[in-house]
Amino acid sequence: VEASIPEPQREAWLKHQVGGFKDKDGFESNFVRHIETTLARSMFNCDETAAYAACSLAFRDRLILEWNRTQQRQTFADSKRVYYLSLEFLMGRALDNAMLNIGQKELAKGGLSDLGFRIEDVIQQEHDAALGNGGLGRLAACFLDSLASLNYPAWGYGLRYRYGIFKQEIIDGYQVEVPDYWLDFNPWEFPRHDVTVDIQFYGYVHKSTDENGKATARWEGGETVKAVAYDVPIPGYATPSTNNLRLWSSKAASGEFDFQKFNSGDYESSVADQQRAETISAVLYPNDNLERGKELRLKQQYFWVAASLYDIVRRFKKSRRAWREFPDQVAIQLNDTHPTLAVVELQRILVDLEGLEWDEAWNIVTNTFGYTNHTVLPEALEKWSVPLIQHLLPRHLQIIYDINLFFLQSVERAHPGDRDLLARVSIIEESQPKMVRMAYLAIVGSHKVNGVAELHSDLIKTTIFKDFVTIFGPDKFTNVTNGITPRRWLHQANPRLSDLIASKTGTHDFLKDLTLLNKIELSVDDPAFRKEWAAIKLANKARLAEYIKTTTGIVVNPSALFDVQVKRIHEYKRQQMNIFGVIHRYLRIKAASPEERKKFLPRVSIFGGKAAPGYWMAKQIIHLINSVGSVVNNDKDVGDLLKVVFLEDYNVSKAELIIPASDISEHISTAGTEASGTSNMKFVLNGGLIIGTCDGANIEITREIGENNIFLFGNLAEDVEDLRHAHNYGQHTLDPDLVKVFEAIEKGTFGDSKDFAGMITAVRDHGDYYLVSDDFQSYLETHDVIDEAYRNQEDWITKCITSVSRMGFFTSDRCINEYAEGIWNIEPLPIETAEPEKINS
Ligand code: AZC
Repeated sequence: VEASIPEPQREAWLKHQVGGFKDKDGFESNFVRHIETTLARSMFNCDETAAYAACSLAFRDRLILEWNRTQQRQTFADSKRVYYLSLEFLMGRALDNAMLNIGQKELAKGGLSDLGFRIEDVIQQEHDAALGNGGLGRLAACFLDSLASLNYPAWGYGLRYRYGIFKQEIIDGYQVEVPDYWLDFNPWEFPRHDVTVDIQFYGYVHKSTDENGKATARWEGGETVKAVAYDVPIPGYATPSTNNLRLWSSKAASGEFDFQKFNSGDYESSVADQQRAETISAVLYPNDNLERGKELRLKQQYFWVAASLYDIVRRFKKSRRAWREFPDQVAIQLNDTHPTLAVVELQRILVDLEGLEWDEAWNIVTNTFGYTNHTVLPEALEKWSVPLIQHLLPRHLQIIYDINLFFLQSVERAHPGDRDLLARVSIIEESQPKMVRMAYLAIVGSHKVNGVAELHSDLIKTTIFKDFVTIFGPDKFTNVTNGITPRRWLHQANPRLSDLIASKTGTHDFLKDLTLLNKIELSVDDPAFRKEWAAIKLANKARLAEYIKTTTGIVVNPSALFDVQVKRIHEYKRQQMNIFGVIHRYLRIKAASPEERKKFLPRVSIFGGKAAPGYWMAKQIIHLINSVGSVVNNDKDVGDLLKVVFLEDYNVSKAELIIPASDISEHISTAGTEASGTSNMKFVLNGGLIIGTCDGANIEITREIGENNIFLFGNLAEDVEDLRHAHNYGQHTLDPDLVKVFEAIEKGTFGDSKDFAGMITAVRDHGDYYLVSDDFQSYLETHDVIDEAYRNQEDWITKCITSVSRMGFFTSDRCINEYAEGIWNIEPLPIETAEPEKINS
């Protein structure tokens, strides 16, 4: 049925086209209408939660119009689109972002105030959308912001988890996980009950020959689950472009199967089927940089990939173009290997369902996909067992084997007789059971592979994917250094700093072209500017101090040096080295005379981050941090000289509070292990300095801001292998200062030492894989350098201003432009601003 309204009736539509609001009065009337009708409340019954709801609905009304217009324009233009497939989108809060991107936060502030609310309190009511673990998911969210802000026709595709990343509570110093049920009220999603896809699992493959004698394969039987689309509008900054993030939710298919059960009286079992189907999209796996090969996870991956591809192919088919034009219309980016089955699924659609020849189909597939790698850690590289895939996706396994066969044949032709090479690059690992190496499948199925910072992109070419560089040549491998959106990470998180910068650059245009930040370097000596700069930092620290007091009871002095490490807890990120360093400082303070103590610079060591629930060592690290805190914070000898704080439940909205309040933040991974890091960029952009290893994007940050403005330490990536090798051959003398730290722990200074034995033996007895001891001295010395530098506040502020002015490179806008040009081959598609008179309020 044609859903389009015939021409004669369209006039009535146009006349009644609704709008958002265009002024404060319009906002207020919209707000009150939502309170009274949508929410069935009144002015006698309107708390901050209701105000948040009404305010969001009012802004949503605004957003929807531009969203519809953007989608219509993209459909009409029929130009190439990019689809960003990510199993994680760590969006955080939407209201503040929507108000700022639309440019009407001031208006809303006034309107809310007229109606009796403070905008800050209203914003705080929103539950974070936490559909991700850490860096990978937040990168996807920054990319969506940039794609919309730069007017690229782009869609995100993900899963609508009912439970996001768990909430972390700290009870008696231990992490406790609490489920994050976040969907009670979510005004930012639109269920599309009319957009559904049936997804098949299990079953068997039926092979036959058609009337022309051509072999065909059909996947039959098994069970079906329904994917339902939920759409989330993604507003661009200072542009009407509003893109779509489509998240799939699983439901039982209303097939005959359930119905029969129902008729035969087996009601309970048909309800159970229903629930089983719904578990597919129920929960986000809470592991960061770790893959555990669970069947349900593979089900999630296929469910999401199959629904997304069906949607993409359906949209392409509407244009009635030839299949060979598919890669001219569609670019699909694989965010890590999680969506790699999309390669196989598209090949299946083209060959089995659309009847294309294998080679023609494969050509289309490889020209469509790009693959981004985010890690070299072996435990994070996905492998799925062949028997599991065989069981769940029998036809896909056959296609994977065929892809591998043709790939290995081509390798054999180019490198005859090199059997080792064939074994090394085979997509199938000949282990017991056999495993499918997803990264290899992603490389073979894509036309470009990129790493996320220069060092990382070099490392993948020389280590884990070396053979593939030999086979495909170096041009297939490229680098796109990560970036962050300055809208959320400067303007939203640190509005006063954003406005101060604007007062010097003339406008807020730097939020669209971050290289304009370089203008503030001219003001580095301007006393009024410097004074305001320092005042903003102090105010941000005071705000965090207040938060620390209300949430932990710990009183910290805002003029102390705030030293922050917030990120997922992982041995490779080395929070253990940080807390060992804190203990070392504590021991020095204790050993000092009252006179000597006066020479210490007061510090607050702030930690935050979640441990994967099954990651025992990471949990031990959290426990040690908290145990050290309870001793140090209550030690009269120490007073304000040292405080240790662990902030519970680190997430995006807390990052927006913490990052602007940092003086020094720690990015201290073992060299070569952190692919990029992105919080390093956020801290520097907010006028904090960083201590870091020569790892990931730290290296490029140093190049941009100058080595005088960063505190680097530790061994280099090129030396890591030799050091590990030496450890394993017994050449490992522990750093003497670290020995003192271990002694203090083992004496029971911070409680039962058995609780922390694992952390000590990992370094002392089990080869110190992350080189904590090797880097410890240089780490401590660098912290002493930081103390000295901080005493000279004038120099310190100069470093901060200079660094911010040189951060232009790290905007995710630059990143997205590089993907668009070098990988996706897409162009922006600007949307004209609506004529205001056409919008009724
Ligand atoms: C992370 C990397 O650890 C981090 O260094 C990088 O900044 C981020 O991706 C964005 O590229 N990786 C992950 O979160 N997870 C995996 C599986 O790599």
